[in-house]
Amino acid sequence: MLNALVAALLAVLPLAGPGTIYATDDPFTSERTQWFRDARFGMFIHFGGYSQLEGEYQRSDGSTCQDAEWIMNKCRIPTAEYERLVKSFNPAQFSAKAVVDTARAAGQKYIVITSKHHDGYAMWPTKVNKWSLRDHSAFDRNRDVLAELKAEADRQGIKFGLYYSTWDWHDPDARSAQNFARYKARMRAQLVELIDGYDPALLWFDGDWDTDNPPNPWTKQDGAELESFLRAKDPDLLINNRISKRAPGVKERRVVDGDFGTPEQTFPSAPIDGQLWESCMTIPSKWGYAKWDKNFKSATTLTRNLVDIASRSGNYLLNVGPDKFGRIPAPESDRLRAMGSWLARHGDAVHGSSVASWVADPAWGAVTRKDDKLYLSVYDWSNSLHLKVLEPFDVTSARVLGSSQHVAVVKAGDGYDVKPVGAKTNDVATVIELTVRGEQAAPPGTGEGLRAQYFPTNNWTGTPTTRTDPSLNFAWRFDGDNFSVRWTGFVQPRFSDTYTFLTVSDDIAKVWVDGKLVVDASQAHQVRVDKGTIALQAGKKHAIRVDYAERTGEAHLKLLWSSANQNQQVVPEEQLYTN
Ligand code: FHN
Repeated sequence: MLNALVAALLAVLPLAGPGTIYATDDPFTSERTQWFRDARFGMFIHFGGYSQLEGEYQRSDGSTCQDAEWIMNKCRIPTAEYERLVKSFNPAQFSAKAVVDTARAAGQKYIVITSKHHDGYAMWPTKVNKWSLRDHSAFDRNRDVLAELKAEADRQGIKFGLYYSTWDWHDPDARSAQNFARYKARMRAQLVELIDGYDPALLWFDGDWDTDNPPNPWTKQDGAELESFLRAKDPDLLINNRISKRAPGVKERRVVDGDFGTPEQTFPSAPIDGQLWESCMTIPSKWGYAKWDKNFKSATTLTRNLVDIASRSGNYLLNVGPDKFGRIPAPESDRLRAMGSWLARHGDAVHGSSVASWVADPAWGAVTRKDDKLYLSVYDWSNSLHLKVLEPFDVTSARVLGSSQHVAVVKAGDGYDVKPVGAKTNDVATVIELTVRGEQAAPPGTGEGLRAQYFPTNNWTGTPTTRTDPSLNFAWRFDGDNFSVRWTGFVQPRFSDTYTFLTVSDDIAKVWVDGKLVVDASQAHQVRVDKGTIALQAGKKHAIRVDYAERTGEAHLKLLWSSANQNQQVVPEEQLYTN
């Protein structure tokens, strides 16, 4: 009876849309995420009460303990003592204009600043408690650094985002399973203040791991509920995946949480399957300011990281840690400006670019693609520049950005040899721009989606309810156990390519195309990505069937595709047909 009710409910539920805990849209293609996908480069700012300590704590026994934004926790500073130290925090020299000028000069398109880190200290005049820059510092009570930064970011056309730690060392209710609901209510109240007061384009959550020091009672369900609440409040928000909670001992984050993944201090060697991504990294080793932390990465390394990340369709969120006066340390702003001066000449290789799936990742640098251009960012100019071609294309012209030298491009072996005749233009990366012509896309389809049968059992038996689903992009999460779905119809590619079909599923998913089993995730599992390939013909309707079953726990099913010509996306409605 209950199962029948669930199935009936599923059949009449409005299709996924913002304001629910269901998948909102396809972040790979939606308008909501366009600015983020184009930006590629942002500024992270770790600035808080800890900045006052400058990375050092003198213990009463005379010894010194060092850390940065974790200093309260790592140096075991008692709360009252930490409060005493933070009381003299006076970042009077914080200048929103200086910060945004630096971001702009660096070529960064967005800023994400810590509104509250793990120490719980609010960097805006929260009404929820007194543990804030306004009420617990020596700072001018009439100033609000978040408001100043938001106004300046708006003025200079930079998107504004806020970091918020769900894990909190200061609020006693945050570590108490019994009183956690009270903390969650205060957290929501703070997030409402932040959204209403500062209209962020992006919320960057943190603190999603399981720990006892202090305990972190946050759950995946808390994350799903908060995500739903926030999307209802602002459907345009971008939210990172750390809004969720990782299970004890689990290192990897899931691609079903939030809009984008968040590798930290590293970046992947290829686009991430199933989710947008952004790598956050530091310039020295710590996030918050520490006066002894001087191991700064070079501008060359940072710039090449950015290009490598863009070549894998990711974003680079590069951190600065303002000092106790509110100033970005010169070694950090110097490096950012150096990156910006490279980007001023070579920005097309980064901004708005993404993976160049036509070619293999070269050893001499990185390749990005933007429309009909391939950008070859060459780190090692001395090498012979060979491009291994994975999907045939013609090169109609070639030039070195910022130079008039001739570039010959000749077919050789499994691809092209690219032969510039002059010297490199700089030591970071000399960029060769190829204008290219590949396969013409077939016109967009006119499809309406796939025919869906929702069964009241977890094994495709019983009487199904039917409907048409425009795309397979579902995150039912905790709503409903023991149901199954079968989608049937046709899929029409726009390119004659070998396509990768990819499912994000929990519990069971299988995909057949032209009768061939392409994805077989038939053993019950938690959230997982599975994929398989098949050659398809442009414009042709290929038969497709997708079986999905949910037993218990969370329920997710997404169907994505990609090919050399088609960047990863949820298979769109117009390319799916019921007949
Ligand atoms: O513990 C934090 C750390 O201080 C910093 O904020 C980084 C930024 O991604 N995140 C956490 C660790 O994953």
